Formats: sequence, C-alpha cells, structure tokens
Amino acid sequence: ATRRAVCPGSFDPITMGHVDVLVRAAALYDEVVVAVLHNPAKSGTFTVEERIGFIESSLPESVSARVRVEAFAGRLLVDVCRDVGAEVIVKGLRGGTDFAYELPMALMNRHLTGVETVFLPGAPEFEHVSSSLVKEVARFGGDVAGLVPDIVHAALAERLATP
Ligand code: COD
Repeated sequence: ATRRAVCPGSFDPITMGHVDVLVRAAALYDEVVVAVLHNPAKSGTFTVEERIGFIESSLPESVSARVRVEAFAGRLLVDVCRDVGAEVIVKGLRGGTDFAYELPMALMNRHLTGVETVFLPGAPEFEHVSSSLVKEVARFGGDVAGLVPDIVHAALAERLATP
C-alpha cells in the first residue's frame, strides 16, 4: 500500500526550515501532500496561489515527483488527512516551545480519527527560522538570504521592504 503523509502549515511564506522538513518527509514516505491550510476570512501576506507557487518551485527535482501541494480552507487537519488517504502527519520541531504547542494538537488529532503525528527534529541551522520572523526582518530591511528559497527572498523584498 502507498504510505502517504500530510505536511500541514500556513507556509506564508515557505522557509528553508519548511523545505528541510518536506524533503526529509519525502524520504520517509511514498507520497507527501503539502497541505496549505488557510482561513478564508483572513488574508495572509501572500495569496494561497502565491504560497503554492513558492512551495512548488522550492522543492528539489529529486522529490517533486512524490510531493503534491494542495490548499484547504476552513477544514480540520484530520479531515484533510482522511480525504487524501494519509495515516500520518509529519511536522518539524524547533525545540521545546514548538513541542509544547504541537503536543496537544497531536493528541487531539489522534483522539479525533486515530491519525498519528511524527515529529522530525528541525535542522539546527534553521532553528530560529519562522515565516513570521523572516517577514518581520524583511519588512525592516534585514537580510534573510539563505533562510528562505531565492524566489521567496525576491518576493519578500518586493512585497514588504519599506523604501
Ligand atoms: N524547522 C523545523 N520545522 C519548522 C520550521 C523550522 N525552522 N518552521 C516551521 N516548521 C514546521 C512546524 O512544525 C510547523 O508545524 C510547520 O512547519 C508549519 O509551519 P507554519 O508556520 O507554516 O504553519 P502553522 O504553525 O501556522 O500551521 C498550523 C496548522 C495549519 C498546521 C494548524 O493550525 C492546523 O492544523 N490547522 C487546521 C485546523 C485544525 O485541525 N485544528 C485543530 C488542531 S488539533
């Protein structure tokens, strides 16, 4: 049977921390569905279409055949997993704070449908990297090169930098 994992997130925008987790998840499972979960009532920094485009163009060729990117609005993650036929959620952990936030969600998701969550230790070089922090740094003219894919680096400069 095909073993399929869901990697969920807002991806507003994708960072190198996300890319690392997605590539490693693709090495563990036959198929990875990157689920871009968004709240239709709240507009993010980038549109869902932009976020999907950034994710697709940031994945190395070696994994892109086994990874697909899909958007879901206003849905429970467990329902997304059921719809795409995934029995596992894969998430990266940046440390104790992430774990404290993620543990109740993992337990709630397991309570709801039995879906398991697998945590991958985040790469230490991206421990400080989050979508919100890179946006804040870019907004005030700081350099986030190397922390986000090149296409995102360019988009952040265009969208956020204060002249
Ligand atoms: N290193 C390692 N991992 C990282 C890094 C990094 N530098 N940066 C991000 N990650 C991982 C994190 O584990 C995170 O879980 C994931 O990437 C996605 O990150 P974001 O910031 O894009 O996404 P979030 O945290 O906004 O996403 C939250 C969800 C959308 C997954 C969550 O809110 C959810 O499941 N929503 C659906 C509604 C639902 O089911 N709610 C009930 C949950 S019990």
